[in-house]
Amino acid sequence: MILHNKIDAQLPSWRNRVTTLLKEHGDKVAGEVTISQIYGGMRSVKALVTDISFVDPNVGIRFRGHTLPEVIEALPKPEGAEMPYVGGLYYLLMVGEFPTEEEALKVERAWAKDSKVPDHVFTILRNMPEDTHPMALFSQAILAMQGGSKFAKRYAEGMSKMDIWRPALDDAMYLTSKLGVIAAFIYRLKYGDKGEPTYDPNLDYGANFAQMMGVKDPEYADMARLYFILHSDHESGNVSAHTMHLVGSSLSDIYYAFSASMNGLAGPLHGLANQNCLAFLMNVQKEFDGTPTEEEMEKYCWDTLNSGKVIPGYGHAVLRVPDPRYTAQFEYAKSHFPEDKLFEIANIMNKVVPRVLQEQGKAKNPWPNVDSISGTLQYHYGITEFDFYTVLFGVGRALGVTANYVWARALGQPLERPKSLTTAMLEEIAAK
Ligand code: HAX
Repeated sequence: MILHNKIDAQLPSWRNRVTTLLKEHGDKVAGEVTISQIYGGMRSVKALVTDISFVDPNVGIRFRGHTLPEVIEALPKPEGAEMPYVGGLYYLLMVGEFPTEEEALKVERAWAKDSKVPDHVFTILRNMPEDTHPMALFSQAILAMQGGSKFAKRYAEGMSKMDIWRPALDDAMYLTSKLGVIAAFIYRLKYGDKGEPTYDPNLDYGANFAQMMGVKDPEYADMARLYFILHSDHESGNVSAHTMHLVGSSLSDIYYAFSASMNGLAGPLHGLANQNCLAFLMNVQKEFDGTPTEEEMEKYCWDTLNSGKVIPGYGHAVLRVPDPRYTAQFEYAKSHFPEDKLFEIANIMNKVVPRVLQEQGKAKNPWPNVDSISGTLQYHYGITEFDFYTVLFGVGRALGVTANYVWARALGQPLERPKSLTTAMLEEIAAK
């Protein structure tokens, strides 16, 4: 497959680069860690490496060195579409180069070929209690496919460590090819006709997702492409990416690792923020029977903060500017449905919240993040069941974390095992 060939060709020079760096400079200090960082969720500790994406606090995400607007501009697009092939983005993340249209289509075709979801996965999901959260269903569906892992089989057979990335990449392709189908099935099972979606090999990943979800508006295919691309990767330290890396470092296969990653994404301080954000907007709409004035919104935000709650969709552990993933969605909404009522409220929030958070003086970043508006866009196209939104995030996030998983195996990254200290030891360090 094209991704195998491309990675194969790059590997000797990558391995040489890493070996040389380690051999000649392995003991150079790359960063320090303070007691506040140890107690503070390891914020900003430089302890991970990835070449797939980088979050510049003052610019935002760069995929393989390129900003989000550059990526959207440069990737090939289906005829008549505004947004690129998702397969093209996967190629960029895996290979580090922009694909030609034919190369992007090779990934798209490979996905179409492998898109059939094993029957037992649907059976398991159907048998789950009705009140199971869509993210729990998503995580279970992923884990239910573990038996098909080529990586686990080849590892058990004793495959060389140098080659283990190949079946890891097979698993990555096999898994990602099915995630759109599984997500659409969960949506239909919980909120729709309970039918099994069918992947159309003549359509790309985005258009397929739109048709499997049953969204009639043809614009939704572009919306899906944009959504999956911009949620794909955000370097290695966020909870979903780091969980994937940690679990994968024990040589658990991609199904175990990605299922764990999704359990982390399901937390309200991470991926679940998008559903909380839409709930917040809808509460505002209900409270003010429509769009509030800026003054009303300001009071509402202060009431939220004073009751000890966070304002969802604002703030970020790394970013110190408005999230470019927010900006891309904002621009999309502004050009496609500026009159949308929720978009109007989201706009007022965007004018008011940064001011309020700055005045409160706690949040290091008062600007909107990716989750601030993503639900508004889905809602506009009729995906109104916001419990489901984190599953959409998960389908996108798979692209980045599986690319990282494959490269971690290709470069032989070892078991992750940081050292812990006791509070008494930290007190002793502090006393010195
Ligand atoms: N509303 C209210 N308070 C906020 C805030 C917000 N949106 N953002 C930060 N703060 C508060 C923090 O709770 C913290 O308060 P305490 O000192 O009382 O604990 C203080 O400001 C300092 O926090 P920080 O250093 O600026 O931010 P963190 O790195 O600790 O946390 C979060 C980053 C994203 C978790 C945080 O900004 C937050 O809770 N935001 C709202 C939830 C949200 O939008 N999450 C999605 C983030 C994007 C993402 O990962 N998506 O998957």
